[in-house]
Amino acid sequence: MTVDINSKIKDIYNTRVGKDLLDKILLQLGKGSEYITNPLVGNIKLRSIQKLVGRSLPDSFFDALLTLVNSDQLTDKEIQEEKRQAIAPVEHAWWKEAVFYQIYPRSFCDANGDGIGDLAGIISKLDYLEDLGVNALWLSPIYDSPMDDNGYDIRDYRKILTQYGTMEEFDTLLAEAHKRGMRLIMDLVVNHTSDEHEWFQKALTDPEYEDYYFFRDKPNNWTSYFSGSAWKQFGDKYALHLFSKKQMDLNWDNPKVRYAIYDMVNWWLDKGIDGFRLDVINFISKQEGLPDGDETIAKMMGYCGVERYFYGPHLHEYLKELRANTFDKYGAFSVGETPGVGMNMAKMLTGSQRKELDMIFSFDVLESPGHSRFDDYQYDINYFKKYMIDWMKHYGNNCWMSIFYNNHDNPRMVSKIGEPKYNTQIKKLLAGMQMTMKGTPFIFQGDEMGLENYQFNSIDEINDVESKGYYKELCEKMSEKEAFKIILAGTREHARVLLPWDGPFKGQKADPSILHFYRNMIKLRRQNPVLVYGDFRVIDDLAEHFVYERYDDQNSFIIDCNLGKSIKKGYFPEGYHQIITHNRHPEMEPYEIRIWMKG
Ligand code: TEU
Ligand code: CA
Repeated sequence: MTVDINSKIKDIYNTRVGKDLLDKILLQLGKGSEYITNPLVGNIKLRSIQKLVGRSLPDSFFDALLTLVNSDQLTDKEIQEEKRQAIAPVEHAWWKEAVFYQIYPRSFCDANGDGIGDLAGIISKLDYLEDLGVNALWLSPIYDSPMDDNGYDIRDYRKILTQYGTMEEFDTLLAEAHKRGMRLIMDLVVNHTSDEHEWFQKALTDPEYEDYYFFRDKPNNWTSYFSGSAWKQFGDKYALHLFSKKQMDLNWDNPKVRYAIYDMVNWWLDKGIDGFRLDVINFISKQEGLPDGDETIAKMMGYCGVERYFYGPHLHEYLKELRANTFDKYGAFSVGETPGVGMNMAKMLTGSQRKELDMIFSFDVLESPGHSRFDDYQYDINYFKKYMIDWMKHYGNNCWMSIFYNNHDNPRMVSKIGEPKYNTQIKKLLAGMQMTMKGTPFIFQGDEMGLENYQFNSIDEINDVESKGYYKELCEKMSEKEAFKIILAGTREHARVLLPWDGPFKGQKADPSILHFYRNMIKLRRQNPVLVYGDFRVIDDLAEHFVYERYDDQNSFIIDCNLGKSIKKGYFPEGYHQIITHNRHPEMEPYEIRIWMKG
């Protein structure tokens, strides 16, 4: 159903993209869905809102909303097919049974003592990873790069960064991982290349290559995720960069770009890798003409122009073409990194019948409603419960979730929850839920060691291009002390400190009890297919208490979680015995988790 300015709010909320967009706005504002679904608001026409709010919501806001909502029309046949697939039996796949471990090579393990992690370091830790029990590795970029954004600015897709090692070492790493029954996926960064990539260098002088990128005579009002305008001047032209000034957006509307990328992807797949994590892959299709972003949306989202590209007009078309020309030829796995995408958009990107991506990372789980990463606040773990219940119940059997708390772009979740007195329990609670929920767990390096945020003392200790840009921007309107406090709350650097392999490193040290707990939980998950493919049901989700079951016709696990500081009455299911956790006291301690197994 298409909507227009005369549609009611409830009509918009009844569309797939409309529901995702309005839910996103509610999340940013920290409001619940009843704010929209009540009959009073639901029956208001968009036009009336336009009249009501006048200039504070310009036409561009409504035009942006309606363009996006109407962009995703499924035919009745497609809707029927999706409904059928959503209740069909879950297809089995190695990437549904896997427990992934994300390696950020720059800070994982440094074998040659130059202070930078390297491939030899990773190879030296494969036995540790095998012993931990993970059986799939995601390598953040290891390609040749000027390292402006730590490798997410690729200069040569077919060369290994010198500081990380050689292609021979990569081939050894891949062979050694496969020898241990581990899959290995690489990071595919194709929304943009480094400005030092040969394509961009050629684009500056050779008209043949100019439309590999976005060159315009003058910039629009889009802003970069790393502060400032999203346009960099080259002579009398400007080139688009949604991220750093050295990360130039590729023009996916140019088939030469797309087929050059497919060629590179197949070159890596020919080496035997098992798939890719696709960096900001939902940004690759920009709206025709690169229209200005709406200022109201910019204020709400923190970046101007995002509505013009985060779910663009050719996104599905390009993903289908990419998959058909690459992954499907090798049976390779794909997980998309898709900032801003809600559940309905995710279903359009990952439904098995869609032939686009196998999985996505949806980031709406990482901040409590009304908060953004740089807010200094306590993450509400009950929001995590609510979010996960909603997705596990409604995502459908033809879609598959990723379950994660951390990655290289975020502070550590245990520190965001902010109850240091209970950190050990909280780390076990997080691990226990992650390994027993319905979806593929992605452990971020150091989670298993129980690492927390790092106490940086000054901006000089922070390497991250995003944090440095934001700090500079903040210092224009506040003191350096206040600016640094904000950076400390959300800097990606927390997740990028070299891991403390041989005892305390920079004040961070591994906690053997957490490692032991992760090892046991991973083993439990891998030995019990019901924790992968079993059904999910909530037994109790009242105030800060979360009891859920994973079950099939033979097996059942009941997981009892105290999501707060207050004592809860423990759940003692008939015919079950407690495993891994061993507290049979009638009352549960703060943030305690208990695992019960039937039989
Ligand atoms: O991150 C893109 C993304 O999700 C951003 O919103 C991200 O959270 C970043 O912190 C800006 O807010 C991917 C990579 O994971 C990130 O490391 C890169 O910096 C970025 O793309 C550009 O390649
Ligand atoms: Ca090194």
